[in-house]
Amino acid sequence: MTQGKFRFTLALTSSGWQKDVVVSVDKSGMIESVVTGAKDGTLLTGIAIPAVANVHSHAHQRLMVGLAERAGPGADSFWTWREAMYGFALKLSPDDLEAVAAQAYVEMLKAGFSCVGEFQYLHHQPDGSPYDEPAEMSLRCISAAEQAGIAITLLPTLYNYSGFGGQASTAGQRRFVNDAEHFLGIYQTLKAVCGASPLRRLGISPHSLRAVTPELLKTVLGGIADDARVHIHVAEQTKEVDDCVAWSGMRTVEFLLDRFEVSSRWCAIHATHMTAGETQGLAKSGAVAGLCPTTEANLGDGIFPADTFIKQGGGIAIGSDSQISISPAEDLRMLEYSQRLRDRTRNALASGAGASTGRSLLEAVLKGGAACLDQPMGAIAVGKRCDIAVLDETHPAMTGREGDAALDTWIFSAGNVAVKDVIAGGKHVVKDRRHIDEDRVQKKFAETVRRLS
Ligand code: NGQ
Ligand code: ZN
Repeated sequence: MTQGKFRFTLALTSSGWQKDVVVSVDKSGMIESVVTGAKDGTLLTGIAIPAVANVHSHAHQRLMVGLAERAGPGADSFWTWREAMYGFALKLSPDDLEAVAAQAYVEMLKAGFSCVGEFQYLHHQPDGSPYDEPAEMSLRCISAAEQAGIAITLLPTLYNYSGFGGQASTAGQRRFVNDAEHFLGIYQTLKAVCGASPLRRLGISPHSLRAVTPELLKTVLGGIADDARVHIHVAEQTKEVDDCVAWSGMRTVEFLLDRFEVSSRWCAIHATHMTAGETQGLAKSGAVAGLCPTTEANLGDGIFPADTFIKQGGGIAIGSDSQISISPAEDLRMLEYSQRLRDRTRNALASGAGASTGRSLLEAVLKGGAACLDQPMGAIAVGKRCDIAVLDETHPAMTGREGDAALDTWIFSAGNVAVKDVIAGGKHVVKDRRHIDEDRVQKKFAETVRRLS
């Protein structure tokens, strides 16, 4: 039964750019029909595009953005940032996490994301003991997503060690740690909750090859659904690759491909430091590379070999990760710019002669994002969920731009200010740049930040 109809003056549908497009939505938020040249439904003027999947989020890190940009006593690095992040991670109560995550999720929607992959590793109380409900903190992320109206693929994190070969976890990691049995208990609790809404999916996130042993991960993989998505941080820092070589004789991506049946259910987060052989191997595996270009720049990680990976058929997606920037436009821009700066070239990731770079990037992450979050999104088409962002062609930053030129202008110049309306799961949650519940969410967030930072 049709629940609602939206009409767009211009839309990027699965058959390309179309004028006067009416999208009908059923009661579970799925697209029932897409009719062009029609004039009924709620009119949203502007340029409608499929909303984007944010495949890698640590919601709690929204609390600390801007607070790790001051020089320390010695040389700063990813690893000194991580110490600061652990400090903030110890402060959050369940209520605090829910407030911070709700704010992050509202910001994601306002930027044009309609779904978040939450890589959630704050499992336990600040002293390291489990909550009465062991899945408490993950359930709070679900509540935050519900408040914001964003779809969520929850990826509870398996974390047990501090370094390769099963090194004991450190005091700063005490909220993260679970053995297989306790982790699978959390997974089962979340399975029931995620099954109850068409906006939710459940996967897992072994944190990294530093934080799990192959044996532990294999045990857990044996206890979850065969098609549940598996996201893992890999090869983000050269130190991680060096430590893996010292331990196993193999580099991290090489080790992953050698020891596990890496396939399209896997998402390799970052995968920054790869040899040509690893790049080819990962591309051929069918795994999606979950790239977080603004966080990778902020943390000084390095540059992902996007040009060769994509040429070899590799799928990509983007994530806001540390929340230093919540903006699909900025992350896509940074991804392209990293290649240009490295190779002193232009339009590095355009799909061919004459192709728009913005359109090529957007299409790549729409496909990869839907796949690695296991969500029916990424296209304005019958059978997909109604997840749509509308760009404002009347904003001065977008004046005179239509079609692919509008995508290029949004991504390379205008950024978030161009995003006017967002529909997630058929619900019109961002109207004329305001989220329908942003005042309440922001008030709670502000109170939390003032208390904790
Ligand atoms: C995280 N973040 O889990 O939040 C990591 C840092 C680690 C990024 N890798 C911690 N961007 O990798 O050990
Ligand atoms: Zn991460």
